[in-house]
Amino acid sequence: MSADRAASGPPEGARADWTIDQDWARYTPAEHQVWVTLYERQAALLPGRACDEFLKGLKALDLHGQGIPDFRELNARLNALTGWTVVAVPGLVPDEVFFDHLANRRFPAGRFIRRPDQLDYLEEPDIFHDVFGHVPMLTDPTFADYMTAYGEGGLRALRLGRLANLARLYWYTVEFGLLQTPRGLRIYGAGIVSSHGETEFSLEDPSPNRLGFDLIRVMRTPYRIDDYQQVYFVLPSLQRLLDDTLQDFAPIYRRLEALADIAIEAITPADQVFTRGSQAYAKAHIA
Ligand code: HBI
Ligand code: FE
Repeated sequence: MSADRAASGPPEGARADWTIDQDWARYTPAEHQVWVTLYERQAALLPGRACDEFLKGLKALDLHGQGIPDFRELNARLNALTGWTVVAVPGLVPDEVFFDHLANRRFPAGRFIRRPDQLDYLEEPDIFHDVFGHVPMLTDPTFADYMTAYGEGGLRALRLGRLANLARLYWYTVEFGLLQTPRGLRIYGAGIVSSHGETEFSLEDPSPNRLGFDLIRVMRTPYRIDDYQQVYFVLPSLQRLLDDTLQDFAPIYRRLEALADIAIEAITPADQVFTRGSQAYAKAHIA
């Protein structure tokens, strides 16, 4: 998130913490229909691909395909489960604002929904990505605590000038993480579960590498924001993610100063390899 935007403060109509009212009554039938279309596509694809925690959360929140959820109803359910709430924001918010919300168990979600001609790609997170993608995992107590720890860690990383490293952890877990289960690899990352194309690509395509999760390894790996990932990291359990994140990152940041980044497509001798990808997709799509 750029500093100029952070310096300029919240846009008109937003509160000091960048939140706005959801104004649920203002969504048009066409906007609700976009939600329904996206919901139905993903609901058909996710059984057997999304992890149990995600599917259970989706059900517990009663996020069915009838239209854009009303945060008042969503929050009543979510808050009772893990103490989290969803707050509406106009779009991307400055890093410090974002982390402060997470540290206080508030998840900032875009209020707008993509247009019908943008079903597969958009630059800023909309309500489908944020609510369908992120909120089901916030019903899981372990993941809910991880997100809080991440927000606290984000505020510390900002002070230490280490946000670039910590942002990679978010990217490769919260957005694009895979989970190892007794029945095979499953997705939990919001960027995947909210994407029709990447749901299949992340699990089934021969192109990307799929490597065991290692905190420092992840923080040394750049990512791409413009296309499917070239590498996914596989967690052995959600508990591992929480445990790793509860440690003090200051010594880790000091170690990272002496360690170079790892090329996005590289596999190192220390990596636990689930899939050695062909990288065919990435090679065919180099701009
Ligand atoms: N704002 N609304 C919103 N959503 C995000 O995911 C987000 C953000 N601001 C900053 C930010 N993410 C990054 O700091 C994290 O992805 C690390
Ligand atoms: Fe996201």
